Amino acid sequence: MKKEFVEKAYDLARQEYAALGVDTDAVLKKLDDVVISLHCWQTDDVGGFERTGGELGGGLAVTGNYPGKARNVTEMKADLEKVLSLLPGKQRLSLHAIYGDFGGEFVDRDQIELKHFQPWIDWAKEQGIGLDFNCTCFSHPKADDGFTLSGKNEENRQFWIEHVKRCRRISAEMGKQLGTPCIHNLWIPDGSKDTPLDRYTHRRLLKEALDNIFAEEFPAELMKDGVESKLFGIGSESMVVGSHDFYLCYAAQNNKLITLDNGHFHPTEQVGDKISSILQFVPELLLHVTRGVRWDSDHVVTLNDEILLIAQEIIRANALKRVNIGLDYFDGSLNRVGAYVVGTRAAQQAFLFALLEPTAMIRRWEEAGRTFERLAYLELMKTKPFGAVWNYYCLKHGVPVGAEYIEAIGEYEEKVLSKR
Ligand code: RNT
Ligand code: ZN
Repeated sequence: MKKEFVEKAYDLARQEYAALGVDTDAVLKKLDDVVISLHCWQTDDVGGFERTGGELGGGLAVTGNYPGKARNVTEMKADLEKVLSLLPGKQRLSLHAIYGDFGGEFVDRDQIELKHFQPWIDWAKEQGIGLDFNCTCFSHPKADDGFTLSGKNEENRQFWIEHVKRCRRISAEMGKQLGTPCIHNLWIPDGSKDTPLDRYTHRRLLKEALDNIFAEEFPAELMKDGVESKLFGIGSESMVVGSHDFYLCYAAQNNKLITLDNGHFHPTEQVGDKISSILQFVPELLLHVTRGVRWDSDHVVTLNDEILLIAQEIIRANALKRVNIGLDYFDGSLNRVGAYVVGTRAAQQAFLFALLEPTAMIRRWEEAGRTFERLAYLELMKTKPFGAVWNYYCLKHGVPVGAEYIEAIGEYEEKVLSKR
């Protein structure tokens, strides 16, 4: 898109928003604070580099067999660098424990060490980005019975406890070396296909395992812990041990972050509506921004009402500093690099839309009981030239504007992805 055209359109848009008391230049500065953590697992359909040839477990499913999947650390870094080059603003990278640089050797989960992730830390330093981390409590024979930290098999449970402890130490080291706290997210698949008799023991075991794991404390400047609940998974349709009630209580009582994955709730439940409640009781949130279609299908994020409400609730609560934003989807049916750029841009756009709202003015109408005016202004904002502001943001950051990024991804596919 022509530079002059983008600037001209922005200039008009700036005036339109200014008439409503919105300073678009200030908004764009604020948008730089919306740092999105890219989930590494979209590059390879949650495969990992353990070289075990194992199947994706934990009730997760990736469909699609589009060519170009990253097969090793080198390819994954190349894909991520491409992605980063097409995104405005700042990003981070969220790694899973199965993505260590294991040098072709098999390293079991209770054996992973900092050295397996040092190359990632060095790479992140080069890229000028922060890292986040996730223990991987699935896709492993010791999780085949459907249980990890809450399982009744003592040996397996200790194995997973050891794994998570190591992951947290690695996280702290990542935070230390990169000078930005690493968010460690804990999600376990534990649950059962049919209705269990004894839910209580599993939940007691999970609580004890967490207490044991979190007994080792790290300063918040190095790492923070998030705990992620789920409603159901494939093979855990009747009960999930780590339910929302479970983790909400745990996080509130232990000052942990709650991870809200918007694919993990009943389809009519709005994660956006939970934010202002949970923030009264926990220090921070971690978002797993995703798109569920009929179930927790982890489709590529798009700019839909669900994501918009999440962004609006955070901005309206002035809580950006207390919310860590990560993505979590995996679609193997399309260009995977493209999937990142579409999804990340959509998430950024949701925050831009929310930041462009004349919130203080609309709140005054609300407080005066003028609900018609509130409704009308909210509707009006939907037709404001938000796209012109977005384009200018991309221009300012020196990344492709408009459809240009689609072409860039096409080129990368032709030159790199299709050759794999
Ligand atoms: C699973 C959770 C979890 C995973 C990633 C790969 O339902 O959403 O966050 O998607 O850890
Ligand atoms: Zn998730």
